[in-house]
Amino acid sequence: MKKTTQFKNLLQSSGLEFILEAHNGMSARIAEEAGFKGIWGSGLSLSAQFGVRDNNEASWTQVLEMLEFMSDATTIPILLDGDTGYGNFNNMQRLVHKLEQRDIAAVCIEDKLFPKTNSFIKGDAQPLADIDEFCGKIKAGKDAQRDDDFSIVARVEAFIAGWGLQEALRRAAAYHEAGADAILIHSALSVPDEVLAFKREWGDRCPVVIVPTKYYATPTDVFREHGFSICIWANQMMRAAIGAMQQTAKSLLEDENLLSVEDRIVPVSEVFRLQGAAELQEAEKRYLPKSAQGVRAIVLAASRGTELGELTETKPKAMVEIGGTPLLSHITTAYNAVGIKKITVVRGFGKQMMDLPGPDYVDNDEFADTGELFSLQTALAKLDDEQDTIISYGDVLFNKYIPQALSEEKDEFVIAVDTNWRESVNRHRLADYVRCSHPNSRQAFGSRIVLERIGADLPEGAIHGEWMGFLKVGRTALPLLREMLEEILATPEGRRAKMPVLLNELVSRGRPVRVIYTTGHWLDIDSLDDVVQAGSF
Ligand code: SPV
Ligand code: MG
Repeated sequence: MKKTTQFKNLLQSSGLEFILEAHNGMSARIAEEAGFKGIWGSGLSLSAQFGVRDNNEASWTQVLEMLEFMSDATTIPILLDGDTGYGNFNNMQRLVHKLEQRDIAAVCIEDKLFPKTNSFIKGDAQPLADIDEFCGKIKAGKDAQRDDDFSIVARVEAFIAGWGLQEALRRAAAYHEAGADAILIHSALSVPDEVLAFKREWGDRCPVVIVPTKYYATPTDVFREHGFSICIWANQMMRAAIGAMQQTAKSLLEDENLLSVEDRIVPVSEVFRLQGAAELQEAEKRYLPKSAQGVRAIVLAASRGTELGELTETKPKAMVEIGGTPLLSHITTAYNAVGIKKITVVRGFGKQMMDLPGPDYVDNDEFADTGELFSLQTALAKLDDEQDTIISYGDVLFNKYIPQALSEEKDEFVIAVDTNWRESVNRHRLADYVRCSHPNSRQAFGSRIVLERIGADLPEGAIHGEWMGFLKVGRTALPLLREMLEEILATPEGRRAKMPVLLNELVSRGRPVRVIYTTGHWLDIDSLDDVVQAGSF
């Protein structure tokens, strides 16, 4: 329902309704969340939160700016305390336009002179507006509104200024006649006598609104019984915030530590919740380019890597330094460079030495008797949310191009294959050679290439490339991956199996494993020679 209509309904409701002061987007949201059906955009509180006096020191456009935040943060109507309308009838018309543009439901104007002073500061010394001039302002406002349900509340300050009941009634009648949708009758007494006397005389000519700040001890049922329309709790949110801030500031200054205040203040997670951070995260999933956002990595680094001889006597391979920096650090840097921050490293051999800050660690303490798939399962067991995942090795150096390219592919399973495989063959290296649906060629450009088989034993004539050790698994395929690992790991050979076993199993189950061909951009550290060569990678 339109906010203007909601507010009109509050004014016309048969029971007493309540609206709560708010002075910025956050307090407005809190008011709505608490269950209030409307908000009072208090002039006192809005100026107070700016740190200025309630004397029109904040310009009306500054007030408008804040109202926009309040309106955007809420779905309930806001009644702006529009002071005297910030000028004459002409300013009032522009104000109404601007309020409607910002989805503010209603404005209340008071019959004082610009610049006004708060009613509780020497109220009886305050001059009132000329009745005819004020009626013209109401009429101009009503003529300016484009939404029929926009409301103008006329606030009678006759009691505040010490003029008594008859003047209050005379003014209210004139304002009602001029088109005001409701009367706000204000009083600075600590008892409700003035407003009750007014209401008895006024009857039900139009809805009457009250602000019981000073007669706060009056039981609310008294207002209900007298048939008031809306009761405004006009400044309590701002006053509560001031008290809490003063206490916190004092404690922090005296104690010089956060412990004394932490339990008394809301956690930052509550701030994020009120700001709607979760909604943005959802939107990011929908609207941001897929690339690497929302992708995580699992780095398999549990094995010792005996092929590096004394370098890995005590140190795990992933901690061997390449160009003065541990391999693992190069790996996390490359992932970070494409926005992949969530990295889970499976450690095993020499795990106490693998403690670089940044990644999360899970331990495969059975690393000596188990293989890569066991490590992978260990990592997945710790990751319960389903997110696109790149699985790679702790002994492979790579350019950020690789995770970037994998992230962009939408297939459930994607691997990166190096077409420069002859180099490995010439070096008699045992490598994970692959045969694909098409070799890398100009003809293949644009076709969807999938894996047919992976193995170190592929005959040379059948090889299309070398697997670089990267497998991307799409979020939706993770349940299948978990299920397959469960099955494979149920056998003794399965517990020692390496990643290619999984890839071949996917092929034999008819699950396409998408291949992206690339040349270079990576280096597998398998020998001391590789370590030396990697220094210039
Ligand atoms: C306000 O909240 O700014 C008001 C109400 O105008 S009062 O301060 O009671 O005058
Ligand atoms: Mg005010």
